Amino acid sequence: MSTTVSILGHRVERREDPPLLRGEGGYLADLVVPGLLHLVFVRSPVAHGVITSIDAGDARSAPGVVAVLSAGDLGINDLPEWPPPRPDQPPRRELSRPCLARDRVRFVGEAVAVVVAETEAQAVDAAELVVVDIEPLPAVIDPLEALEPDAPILFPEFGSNVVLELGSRDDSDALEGAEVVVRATFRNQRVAAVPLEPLGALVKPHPGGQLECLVSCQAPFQVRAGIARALGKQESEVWVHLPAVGGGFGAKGGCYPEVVVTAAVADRLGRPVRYVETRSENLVAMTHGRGQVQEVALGARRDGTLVGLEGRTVTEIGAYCWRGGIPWRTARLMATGVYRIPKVALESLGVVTNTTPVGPYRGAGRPEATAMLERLIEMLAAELGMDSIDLRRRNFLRPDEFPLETPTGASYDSGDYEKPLDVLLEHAGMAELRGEQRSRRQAGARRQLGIGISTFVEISGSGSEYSSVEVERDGTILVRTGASPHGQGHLTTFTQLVSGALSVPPEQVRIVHSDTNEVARGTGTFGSRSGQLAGNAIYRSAEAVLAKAREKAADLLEAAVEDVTVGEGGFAVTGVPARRLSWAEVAVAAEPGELQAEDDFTQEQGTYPFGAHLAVVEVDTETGRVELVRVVAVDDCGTVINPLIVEGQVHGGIAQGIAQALYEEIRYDEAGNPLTANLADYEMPSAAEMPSFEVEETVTASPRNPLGMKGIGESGTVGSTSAVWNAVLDALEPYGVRQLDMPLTPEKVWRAIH
Ligand code: MCN
Repeated sequence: MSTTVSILGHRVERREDPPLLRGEGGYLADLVVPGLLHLVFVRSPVAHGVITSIDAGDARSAPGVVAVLSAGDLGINDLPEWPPPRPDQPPRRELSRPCLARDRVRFVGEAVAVVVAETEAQAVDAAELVVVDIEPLPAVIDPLEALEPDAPILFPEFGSNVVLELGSRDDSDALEGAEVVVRATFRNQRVAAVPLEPLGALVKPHPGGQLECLVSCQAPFQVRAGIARALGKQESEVWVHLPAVGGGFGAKGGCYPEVVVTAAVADRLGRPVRYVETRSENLVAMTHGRGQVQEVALGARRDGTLVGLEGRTVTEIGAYCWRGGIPWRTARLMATGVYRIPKVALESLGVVTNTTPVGPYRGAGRPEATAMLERLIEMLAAELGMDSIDLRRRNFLRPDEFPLETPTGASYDSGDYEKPLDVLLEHAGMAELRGEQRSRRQAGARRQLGIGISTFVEISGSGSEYSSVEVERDGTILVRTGASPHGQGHLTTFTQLVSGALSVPPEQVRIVHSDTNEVARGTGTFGSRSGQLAGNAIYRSAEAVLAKAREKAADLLEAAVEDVTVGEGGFAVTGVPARRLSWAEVAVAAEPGELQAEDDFTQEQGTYPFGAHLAVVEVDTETGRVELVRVVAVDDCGTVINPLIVEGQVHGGIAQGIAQALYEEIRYDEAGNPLTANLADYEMPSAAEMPSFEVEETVTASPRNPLGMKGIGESGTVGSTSAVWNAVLDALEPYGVRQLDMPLTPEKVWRAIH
C-alpha cells in the first residue's frame, strides 16, 4: 500500500489512466445492452428553407425499422436560448431551438427526422429512404453580410440577425488624446472541437417511468434539467450518468437536441435506444468554436502609454442562439487583457447565420480577445518603433492594483504579469533567438525565423460546485463531486486533496461523479472551474469530516480532542502510542451519517489565471510552409495541486492553440454547404506536427479560495494561439506583411510573400 500524498504540488501519476489504456474504459458506443434499438438522424441538406413535406413511407417499411418520427410525432419542447443576453432577462421564445426542425431548417446538418431500427446498419439504410422536401430560402453565411439591411432573416418573428448586443463604439471618444492609432480587421476563424469520441446517448426506460440516460457530456445535471424540461418531466424522472467520456473541450457542455430526441424516442417506444454521432455528423452537428470578426483600433501616446480601445466585434452565433452567447460574452469581458486601457468603446454583436450553431470551445472567447490584443500590441509597437516587450511592460496592470474591475466588467482577483514574462524571456534565450533571426535575414535565407510572444489573462472558475465526503464502515473515504471529468485527471487531484487532508493512502479514497442519482447536485466541468471549485469544496468537506472524526476518536480513546492526532493508520493519542484507532474502527462506532460533510463552494467572480507564451517558427519562403520550432509556455494558475496534471492540461491547450493558428478552419460555400465535414478536409494536426513543449510556471495565489487556486484547463489555447500567430507575422515582417488571418496555411503565407 502506498503512503499518503501531500495535498499540493505533488507529481502524482494519473490514477484514471490504467483502465483506459487497457481498453476497459467503457465508452458509450461499446456498451452492450440487450434489445437495444439504434437511432439515426435525417439531416437537412439545405442551409435555409421551408419544409414542405416529409415522406417516410419507404423508410417505415424497410427491414428492421421500428419507427420514423419527426417533430410533430414527438412533441418535444424547444430548447431555450442559452444563456440569455442579460442574467435578469428571460430567454426570448422566438429564438428557441427545436430539437427536430418543425417548419424551417436553418443550417446544413440540422436534424429533421429520426429513424429507429433494430441494427445501426438498418437505421442508416432506412434514413436514406426518407424524402424531405425543402423549399430553399436565400441563405446568409458570412456574419458581416448577415448585418446588411437586405440580408435573409433567420427568425422573421424576431426581425433581425443581431441577436446579442452589448456596448457601443460611440460611447465616448475612446481614442481621444491618442498620438498613434493602429487599426485592423481580424477574422478569428471558426474551428471545431473534434473530441476523439463524438456525441452520443443511450437511454433505457425503466418500469415506473424513470429514464436512465447514459450521455457523453460534461455536465450531467444540466443534461438532466434539459431533458426534463424538453419532455415535460420532473427531474426526478430522469437519471443521467456518464460512461467514460472521450473528451469534450467545451462543446459537450450543453444538452443537445439529439440527446433529448434519443430520450423522447426511448420513452415513447419503451425500449432502450442508442444514438452515436458519426465523425462527419460531429463536424456539422456539434457546436463550433471561435468565429469572430474584430474591427478594432488601439490608441496610445508616443511614449507607448495606451489610451483607448475602440471598435466592433461581430461574433458568429450560427443558426441558433443556443450557447453562442457564452464565447460572445467572455470575449467582451476579457477585451482589455493584462493591460491598463482606460477607455473602451466596443460594440459587441452576436449574429445568427445559416451555419452550425457556435458554442464554447476550449477558451471560449478568451483566445479571441487575447489574439486581438496581442496582434494590436505588435502592430502598435511597430508603429511606435518600440520593442513590443517594453510596450507590454509599460501597460501591464500592476500587482498592487488588484482586485480591480476592468472597463468591460471583469473583476480581476490577483496578478503579477511581469513574473511569467521574465521567466519566459530568460528560459527562451531571446538574445540568441534575435541574433539567429538577424543573421538569417541578412543572408536572405530561404527559411526565415519568426519569434512571437503573447501575454495574457483569462477567466476561470465562476459559480459553485458541490461536494460530499463521508467515511464508510470499512474506512473508505467516499467523495461525491458535482464535477464531471472527461480527461482532466480529477480522480487523481481530488484523491490527492483527500489523501493529504486526512492522511489516508490514495487507495482508501473512492470518488463518485457524473451520476445524478448518486450525487446530490452539481454543476459540471467547463470554464476551468473544477480544480478550484470542486477542489475547494472537497477540501473543505474533508476538513470538516476530519474534525468530526477526531472528536469521535477522542471520545472512544477517552482523550482530549487536542491530544488526538491523525496520521498514517488513523488516530493516536499524543504520548500514548498504544492507544490508536483506525478510520474503520471510528466509523463503525459512529452513527450513520455522523462522519459526513457537504459543501457548495462558490466563487461569484471567478479567478484570473495568466501567463506568457513564446513561439518560434521557421517559414519556408519558397513554399510558404510554417514549421513550429519551439513553444515555451509560462503559466500561472495560482497554487497547484498536481504539476504533472497541470502540465498535461497546458500541453493539450497549446496543441489546440497551434491547431487554430496554423491548420484548422471550418469553411462553407456561399450556399452554406460545409466544405470541411470530414477529417480529410478539416485539417486537424496530430502530435507529429508538434514540437516538444517547454513548460514552466509561476505561482500567484488567488485570494478567492482557501487553496489559492486558479484554473488551467484552457490557458494553453489562450496563450499559444496568438504567440504562434505573432511568430509567423514576425517572420514575414521583412516582406512588408503586417496582417494575415489565421490559419496560416502554406498557400496563404506563400501568397503574402509573393
Ligand atoms: N489543477 C491543479 N492545480 C490548479 C488548477 C487545476 O492541479 N491550480 C488540476 C485540477 O485539479 C484538474 C485539472 O488540473 O485535475 C484541470 O483543472 P481546471 O483548470 O479546473 O479545469 P476543469 O477540471 O474544470 O476542466 C475543464 C477544462 C476545460 S474548460 C476544457 S474545454 C478542457 C480541459 O479542461 N477540455 C478537456 N481539459 C481537457 N482535457 C481533456 N483531456 N479533455 C477535454 O475535453
